[in-house]
Amino acid sequence: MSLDEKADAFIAESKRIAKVIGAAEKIYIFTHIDADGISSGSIAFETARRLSIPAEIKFLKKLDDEATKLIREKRDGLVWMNDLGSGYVSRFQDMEMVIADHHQPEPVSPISGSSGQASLAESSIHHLNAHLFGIEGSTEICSSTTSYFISRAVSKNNVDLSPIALVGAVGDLQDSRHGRLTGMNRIVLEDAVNSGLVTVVRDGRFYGKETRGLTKLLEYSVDPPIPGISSEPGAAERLLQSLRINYRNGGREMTWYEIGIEERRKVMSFIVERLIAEKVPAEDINSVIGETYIINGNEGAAAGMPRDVKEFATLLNACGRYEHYETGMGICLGDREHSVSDALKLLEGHRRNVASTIRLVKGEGLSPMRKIQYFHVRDRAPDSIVGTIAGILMKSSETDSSRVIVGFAYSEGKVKVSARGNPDLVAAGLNLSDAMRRAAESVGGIGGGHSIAAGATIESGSEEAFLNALDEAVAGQLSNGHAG
Ligand SMILES: [Mn+2]
Repeated sequence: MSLDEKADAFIAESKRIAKVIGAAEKIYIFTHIDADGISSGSIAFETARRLSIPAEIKFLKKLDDEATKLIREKRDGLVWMNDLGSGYVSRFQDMEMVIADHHQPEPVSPISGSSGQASLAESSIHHLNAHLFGIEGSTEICSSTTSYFISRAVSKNNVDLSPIALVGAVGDLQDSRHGRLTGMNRIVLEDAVNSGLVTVVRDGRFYGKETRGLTKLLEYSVDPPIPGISSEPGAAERLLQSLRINYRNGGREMTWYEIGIEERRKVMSFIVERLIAEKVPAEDINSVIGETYIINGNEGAAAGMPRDVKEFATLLNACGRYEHYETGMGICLGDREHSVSDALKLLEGHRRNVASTIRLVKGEGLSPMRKIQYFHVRDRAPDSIVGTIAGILMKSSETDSSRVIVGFAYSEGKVKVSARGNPDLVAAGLNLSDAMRRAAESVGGIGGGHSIAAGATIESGSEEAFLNALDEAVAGQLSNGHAG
C-alpha cells in the first residue's frame, strides 16, 4: 500500500468511528496527562460538547489495574480513550469503546485471528491507531492528531481544533527528527494553515522563545546542545556581546521574539556555522533550526497566551507533570488568561526541578550494564520528570550513546521507570516498547511505549531483577538487529 492509500484507509476508519461518537448518549473521555494527552482530551471533550453530548473527562497517568477497573465501570455511555489503551485492548474486549492512540498496539493473541485488523473488527472496540494501517505512530501521527481526524469527521467546523492537535504532535516531539511535521501530522498542519489558523515560520526551534530571557534560552538549549554555548554559563552573554546584540530592556533580558528579526538571524547563522564546524549530523541541525508553528490570533501576549506551538506544548507538559490537568485544558479551550498564568508558574518550578535533577544525576553518574545504563533519583525528584532527564542525558555529548538510559523514581508506593534510546540504537534493532513491557511483566509490572522511548511501573524492590531482564532484552534486540 502506498502512503496515500494508507492515509485514505485511516481517514475512512476515522469517519466510521465519527458515526459511533455521534450516536453516543454520553461520552466518558480518558486521556493521558502529557501535552499530547491533554490536547487529545481537549479535542475529544470539545467534540462531544459541540454535539451536545454530555461528556466527562478523566486524566490518567497510566493504565494500571485501578484505571482499568474505573474504565470498565463505565457501561452507561461510550468510553473514548486517548493516548493510551492500544497496548491493552484485550482488557476491554467485551466493551464498546473508541481508542484513539498511537502507541504500539498489544500483540494480537494467535487464537483471536491471523491478522490484527480482522480480529479487532470482530470486537466492539473501535480502534484507531496508525500502526494498524502501516503508518509510523511515533513520528507521523500522535494521539491528538488521531483524535483530530475523528473530530474533523464528526463536523467540518472542528477544523478550528487543528492547532490544538498540532500542539500534541509537537509536544510528543514528532517534529524533531526532520525539523518539521511529516506524514499524517502534515495533513493536520495543512488544515490549520489553509484555515488561516497557523503560520509556518523557519526559525530556531528552542524552548522558551516566549518565556525565557535570551541568555538562558541559549544556555539551556540541550536538544541538541549548541557546542560551546549550551550548559556553559557566561558563554551566551559573550556570544551576544560579540554579535553586538542588545538583549536587555532596562534591567530585564529580552526574549527571542523581543529582539529584532535581524538579531535573530545573526544568532541563527552563528549557531548553524558552529554546528557544521562541529560536524553535527544534518538531522540534528534540523532539530535546532527548522519549521516552527505560530498560532494566529494568540496575540494576547499580554495575557501570556502562547503563540508558538512548541511553547504551548511546554506549558501543557508542565500542567500535566504537576497534576494541574484542568489548567492545561483551560489553555486549550477555555479560561485562557487565568490558566496561562497558573501554567507559567508551574513551568518555572519545573525548570528549576530539571536543572537540579540533572546536577544530581551527573554528580552521581550513570551505572553501566551491558547495553543499558541507569540512575535512580528515589524520592529526590518528582517521578514525572525522570523521562525528561533520561532524554536530556541521552542527547548530552558527555553520555555514552551506545547504551540505553534508564531512570527510576519512587511514585505512589511503586517505582516509575523511563527509558530513552536514540535513532542509531533503533536502527540497530532497539525496540524499547517491547523490551520495557517484557522486563516489567517479568517482575509483575506494566510497561510499553515507543521503540525510542518507553516507560514502566514496577514494585519497589524489584529494580535489580527488572534491570537484569531489561539489559538482556535490549542486548538480544541489538544482537539480532537488522543488518544495516
Ligand atoms: Mn502521545
